[in-house]
Amino acid sequence: MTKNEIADVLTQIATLLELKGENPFKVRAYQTGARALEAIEETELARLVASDELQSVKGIGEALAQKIAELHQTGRLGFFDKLQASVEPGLVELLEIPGLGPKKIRALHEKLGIADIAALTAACNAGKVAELEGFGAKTQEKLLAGIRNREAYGKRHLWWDALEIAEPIVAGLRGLAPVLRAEAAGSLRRGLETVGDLDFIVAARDVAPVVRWFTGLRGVKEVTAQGETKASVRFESGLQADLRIVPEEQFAFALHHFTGSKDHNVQMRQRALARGLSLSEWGLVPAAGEGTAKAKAEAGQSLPAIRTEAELFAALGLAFIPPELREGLGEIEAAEKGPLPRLVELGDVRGAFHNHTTASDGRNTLAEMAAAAESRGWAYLGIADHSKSSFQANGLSEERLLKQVAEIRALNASGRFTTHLFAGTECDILADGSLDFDASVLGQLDYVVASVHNALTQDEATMTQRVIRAIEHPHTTMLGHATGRLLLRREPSKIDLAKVIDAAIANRVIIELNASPWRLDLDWRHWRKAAERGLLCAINPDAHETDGLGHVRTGVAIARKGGLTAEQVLTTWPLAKVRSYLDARRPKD
Ligand code: DGT
Ligand code: CA
Ligand code: CA
Ligand code: ZN
Repeated sequence: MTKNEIADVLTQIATLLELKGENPFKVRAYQTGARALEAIEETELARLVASDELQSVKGIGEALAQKIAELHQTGRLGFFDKLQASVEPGLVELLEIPGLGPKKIRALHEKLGIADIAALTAACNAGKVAELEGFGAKTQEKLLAGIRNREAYGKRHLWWDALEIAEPIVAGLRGLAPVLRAEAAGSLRRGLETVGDLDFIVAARDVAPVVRWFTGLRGVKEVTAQGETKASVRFESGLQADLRIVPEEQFAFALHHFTGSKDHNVQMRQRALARGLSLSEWGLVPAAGEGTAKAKAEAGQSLPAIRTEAELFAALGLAFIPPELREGLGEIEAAEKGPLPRLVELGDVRGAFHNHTTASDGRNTLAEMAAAAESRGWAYLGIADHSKSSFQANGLSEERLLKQVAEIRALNASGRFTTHLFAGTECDILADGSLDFDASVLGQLDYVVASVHNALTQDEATMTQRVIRAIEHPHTTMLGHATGRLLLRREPSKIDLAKVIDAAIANRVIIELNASPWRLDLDWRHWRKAAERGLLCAINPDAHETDGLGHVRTGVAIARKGGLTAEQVLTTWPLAKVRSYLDARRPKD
């Protein structure tokens, strides 16, 4: 196991022990151990394990050292397995309800015998939770709202989570002998921030083995439908997937149809009809005369054989429309006029600016983050750890920040990494809109990401003024996660984004596209208009560990959905251009 995987296990052990009401010092020891582990570099960890020196690390005692070594070497820990088995699964599930931590759950369990969400709902409805010491009517309300949200949100999945399931399936389908072509369609292909279910389209010479392979996939909990040319399954995570198998000559039509969106399809069909054609998932055929579109398509009446989506669009007098734009929001009108602008691609990305290290709440050291950026071939990486007011995230004091700046400068000078490091901060926007650091400190950085982390529930006018004030600060380079939303978990703050975008443009401040799969903030629906008016975007993964840098892929999908070109995204620019941009942005004193 890697150090972060081991740290995850230690954190889970702490939570389980807390649920069981164990000694708080014991609980704390596991939490401290997890943090201590993250601060060690991977190679150093291997050395310490091999030489049996883990105990020399501050925060890791004898009992922990043994467990860490076992996990590092075998990937398993009997103690953890037993502990997991000894806690009722319903109690662990209760942790997913906002406002419930291990302590509260234990109180509910001990005093009201609540051991799962259903029992909690019943107790709240009966008013019993409000009567408990430390809870009250407000908490009871909040818990009920959390349970309702969970049900509503439970039906959709983060794009990133859906992608992780879909990608190996597409690869697997393509590897089957009878399969000629296979793609994931639907909202996943359109890069929508959340996905209802997966849709796979396959062209195959033989159907039965494909259906068999699909319904037999590991992780399939239930086969919900099975026909001659299609199947639907539900995975353990609750995500469902549809598979449709078509003859090769129908593939482009089926792929287009099941990519959607519904609105886009309706407009395409209308456009076809206006030209005397009938478009469906089976083909494009003359609209007039006898027979269904399906029968005509099968009789080979399709217009000049169409093998690709590009040919399908061309047959209707349209330039190719990338899947991300197919939302029925004017893309057909645009494609009528000629080729659409080339949208930003993953390969265009050369760096990112909002990334954390173990100095604040990240899980990899500065050097590990730099190495990870280098192995991605990035030209630059910006380090923006939390500022002092974010104490819950171990925010940096002025002193610690300036020490980090010196470390970054030294690393750059050493030539150890080909990736250039920029020194920044994710500086809290305080409740009144002022920044968490003085200008004298901010002036020593290469850039400043300003973000809201507390007082998220201010009213709209206050929040809008607060963020605009931060945008007007001469040292602010970019605004971080503009609305603070957490997809499927937390609603955006109330804020007038039109005014915020105006202020950003007027003050030449960048707004980030936070590429964390939970955020994707600013939302894609705002980008095109804003970028046309001069707003510059930065795709920032908000990485808290080396793997988190990979989230730029989500950001690129959303940027494409927002119609952004590479030019409109700072983090695709070459290093020299970024440097002179940042130099020019810094206030001259
Ligand atoms: P989702 O799964 O809720 O995230 O969204 P989609 O877009 O993946 O929707 P889904 O899985 O129900 O269907 C996939 C595509 O199939 C959808 O985007 C468009 C097409 N489609 C499905 N049902 C209809 C329909 O009744 N009319 C039209 N025009 N297209 C449909
Ligand atoms: Ca779908
Ligand atoms: Ca579907
Ligand atoms: Zn943040």
